[in-house]
Amino acid sequence: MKMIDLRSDTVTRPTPAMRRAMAEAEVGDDVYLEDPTVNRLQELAAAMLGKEAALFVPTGTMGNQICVKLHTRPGTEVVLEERSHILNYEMGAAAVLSGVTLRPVRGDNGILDWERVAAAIRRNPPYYVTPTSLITLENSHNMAGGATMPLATAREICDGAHSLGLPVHLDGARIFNAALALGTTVAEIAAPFDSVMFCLSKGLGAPAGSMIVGSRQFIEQAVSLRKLLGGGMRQVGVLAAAGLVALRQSPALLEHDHQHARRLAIGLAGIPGVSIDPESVRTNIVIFDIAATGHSTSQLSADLRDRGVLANGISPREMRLVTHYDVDSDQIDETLSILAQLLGRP
Ligand code: TLP
Repeated sequence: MKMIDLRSDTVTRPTPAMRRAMAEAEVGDDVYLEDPTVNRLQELAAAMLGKEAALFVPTGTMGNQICVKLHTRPGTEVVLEERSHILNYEMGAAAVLSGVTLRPVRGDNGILDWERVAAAIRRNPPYYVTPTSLITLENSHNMAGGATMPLATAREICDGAHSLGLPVHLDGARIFNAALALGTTVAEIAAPFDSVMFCLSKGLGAPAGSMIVGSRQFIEQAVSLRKLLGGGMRQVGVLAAAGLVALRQSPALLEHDHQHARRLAIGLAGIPGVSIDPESVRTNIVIFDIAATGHSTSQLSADLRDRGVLANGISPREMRLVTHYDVDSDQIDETLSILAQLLGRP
């Protein structure tokens, strides 16, 4: 049975063009900064994001954590949204590696605004109060169903933070999905931020790798920190080659993923007891609440697996489906009919 894998867009397999590019990649030792393919990837990423420099890192988590560490000092605090990846899914790395605490703020469906961020900032507090050193935002917001932050909102938060002397980092793991949904470019989204991390290994389909972008000085410091964390790789042009194909070819393919997600959301909204607002589904992530159907997400995941669909619960009542280029529209329809059958039964 060929499984329909909707657990994440991380499950995408490299395209034939990526595999060819990997096989033929020109390589060198990247710890000496001599891998020509890595260098090309970094130049292209910096140009596309409109920043001075970029760095290839093994994972999004390492990229985020390098940025958190470079922007902060131990004993300070990072303000972020309460469902953000840096807070919930990076295993406390910011505390372990940077010695910072994380102050969660609730967004409106995951989307923060300057008023909420400003209320959480402590600038020059009394000596016994933890001062804020960094703001991080997430766009698109994974656990808020791929919600996107409007450009003006992000700009206002960044301007407000900068006026207080605070840097802002963007976890843009899915920044290309956000750009498509917002009808803008990744450079426009990245513009007000001091640093951005984005992933090649999610909807863009590369087998591994993420990028961080920022000023030349910031990226030079990031090179040392990547090595310290064990992320200095050698002939890693074989992976960067797939990343180059991902950057050049994959953004144009994301439209299908967004249409598929919308189709899933509309279908799900028609199943009695399922709670989801299809209008809120703008990118490739669909989160829906099944509590009123009387099913648990763990049982539903197991039942779906038996029928050939892989999907995870993110809480006892919420399921997450993520669309990507390895799932076609017939498989989306098949998933919907299986979900309707399973959830239709008590
Ligand atoms: N997200 C994964 C899981 O870790 C939840 C997924 O399947 O969606 N930022 C955001 C917003 C992410 O969604 C992820 C991965 C990361 C950072 C971390 O990237 P990796 O997995 O490369 O460390």
